[in-house]
Amino acid sequence: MTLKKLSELHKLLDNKPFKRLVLAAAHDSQSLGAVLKAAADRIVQPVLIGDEKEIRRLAGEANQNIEGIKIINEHDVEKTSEIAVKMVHNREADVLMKGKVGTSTLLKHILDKNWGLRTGNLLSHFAIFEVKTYHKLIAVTDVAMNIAPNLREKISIINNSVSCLNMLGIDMPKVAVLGAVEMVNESMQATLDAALLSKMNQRDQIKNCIIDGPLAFDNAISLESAIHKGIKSEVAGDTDLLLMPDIEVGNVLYKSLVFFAKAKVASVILGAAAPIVLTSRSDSEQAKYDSLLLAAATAK
Ligand code: COD
Repeated sequence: MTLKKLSELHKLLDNKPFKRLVLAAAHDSQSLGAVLKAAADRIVQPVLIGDEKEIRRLAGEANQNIEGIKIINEHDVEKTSEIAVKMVHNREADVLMKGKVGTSTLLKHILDKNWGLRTGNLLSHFAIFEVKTYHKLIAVTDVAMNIAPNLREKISIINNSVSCLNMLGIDMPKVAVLGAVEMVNESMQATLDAALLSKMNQRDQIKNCIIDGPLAFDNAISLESAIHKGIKSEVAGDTDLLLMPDIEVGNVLYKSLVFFAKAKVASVILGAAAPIVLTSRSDSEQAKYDSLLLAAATAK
């Protein structure tokens, strides 16, 4: 089954046993709302770590049932992250989710050498969007974890994303490596990396996808624009995955899609011992719920 809309994410979990999820700093209305909805839908069995009184107040305020759900009362936000990460490390949970805690605080624990969630792979952020003006779902990476990935890191980011897209039913995803222009310019590192990644893909050094680049954003998503510029490309206008040159470009695109284009989004950190839901404060409860489904679907 190829996923066409984010509202179909639940189909990936149908008839599968529920996943154990741990929410760090659970006293956050939107993360808590998303988790309790997923618990009511029998998709996850959560453990909530945070200020218990506040968690109960927020659940009551939203009329959500919290009966039978395990809560670990912990007021220190830093400690909630440590306990949550250790639970995943010890295989007591299948999915980690961020609540009211800073991204860097949680990432620090995730990357802890002794009890973090490292696997030897690069961890990377993967976001998948439903945009009204595009003919299929489109993924964007990395907009939130790797700041300025080098060539080697970009290969890992592509591999992480391709595995996730395969799981979403896209067998041979088309990957556009973005630059400001579609010609190689020796002064623009993104275009040099893009050309190398494309050649490595042609030589089967990066498998299970079709890579082309450099492509500017317009040729990546619009065939008309590519034809207009005389670009012949299997990827142009039909991209499944946009590889960002760095976190700034990625983050601005992510937020432009959400705020200007009103796109729907689900996102997850891949490459760790377990999937991690690391949505930002500005993400809606629906985006957190969809991200949770995506993470649960990728969990072993
Ligand atoms: N995957 C695996 N291991 C990693 C990764 C990764 N993506 N990043 C760092 N590591 C390992 C390194 O190999 C090293 O052993 C250790 O972690 C520390 O590495 P540093 O010193 O390069 O990294 P830090 O601790 O300075 O920073 C790592 C962060 C992930 C915190 C940093 O890259 C970061 O701040 N990213 C942006 C996070 C963010 O603010 N996102 C919000 C956007 S909404």
